[in-house]
Amino acid sequence: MGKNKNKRKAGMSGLARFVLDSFKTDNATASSSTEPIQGDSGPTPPPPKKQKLDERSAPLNLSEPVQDEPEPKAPAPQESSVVVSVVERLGGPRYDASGLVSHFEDASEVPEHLQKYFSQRYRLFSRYSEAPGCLLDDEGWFSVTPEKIANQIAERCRCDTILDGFCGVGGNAIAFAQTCNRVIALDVSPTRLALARHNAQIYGVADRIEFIQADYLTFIKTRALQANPRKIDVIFLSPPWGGPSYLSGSTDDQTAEGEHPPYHLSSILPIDGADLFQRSRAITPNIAYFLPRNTVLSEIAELAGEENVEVEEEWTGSKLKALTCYYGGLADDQGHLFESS
Ligand code: MGP
Repeated sequence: MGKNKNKRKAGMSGLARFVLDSFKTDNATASSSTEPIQGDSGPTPPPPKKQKLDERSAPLNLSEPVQDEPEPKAPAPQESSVVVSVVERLGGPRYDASGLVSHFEDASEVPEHLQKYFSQRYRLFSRYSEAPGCLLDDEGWFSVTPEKIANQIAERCRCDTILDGFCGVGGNAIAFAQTCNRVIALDVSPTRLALARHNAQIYGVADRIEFIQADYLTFIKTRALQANPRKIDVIFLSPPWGGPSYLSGSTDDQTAEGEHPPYHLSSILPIDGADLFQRSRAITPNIAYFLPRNTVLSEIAELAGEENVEVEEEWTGSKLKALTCYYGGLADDQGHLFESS
């Protein structure tokens, strides 16, 4: 896998431009005016580290939670020269979406419904306060993947080209830009896409991500019509779960006191999560699926059919946040699927 030296079209494109540009295998390439942060890597994923779930009824061997840790504090301010050098290498003015949404620095500025997320801001983005400051809209606040978890997922998804189908404000795309050669980041919301690009610039990786305003389902449908679509090695699916109330369950399932009701894939948006998965598998077997911690495990296993799926618990400190489910060549003992895809 060679490094790509071509210059991509910067900025967001409309769907039409994206369809024209992004499926070209020869010249639709990411710019690489900065060196990859972790160097070039082959398409083989690193050895899986977590437990596999290879039978539908098998009990889940849960991975070890990360060490308990205190809430991160504001990091020391970064040298402004870092930012300046990124600007210079991009060869143009910095992309800055400040003003699209508020950047909060003090809890007194934060609306009540966002307070709990604001208190975790440095877990979400360790560079949250680095000028001009990371930006999140409401949906970004409650759905962005905490940075350490995003980095862990990105390590597992190391490949040439990854598609982040629901990039939101960019937490995962920023992490993927550090382990993958090319990141295609989609979001249906132009605002969130602008925020993702803004945040990626703070991390110095915006030029390694292709930001595309598109509905994921339209994207994959359109791609299926292409004669020679660009190869996508891995798809990361982190779709909307139905808002912060996802823990209250999606059906009338009975639960023991104190337990969250089970979450069913049918509650995923914009379509049933099983359908979303199967449509994605038409592009690549290698899927990382970010799901609620209360998702019904048999439904996760069923998606894999005869294959294995690995389910990784994502902890921050002593708190289980979510599950990442690795399918195809991303799962233990299935590297051959990755290479043949
Ligand atoms: P949470 O349970 O809403 O937060 O989300 P928290 O802080 O664990 O709440 P508490 O009251 O239980 O303490 C946990 C994690 O799930 C978040 O950090 C996000 O990464 C992820 N997440 C939450 N939502 C509502 C979504 C969503 O709709 N889509 C996706 N992809 N991720 C989400």
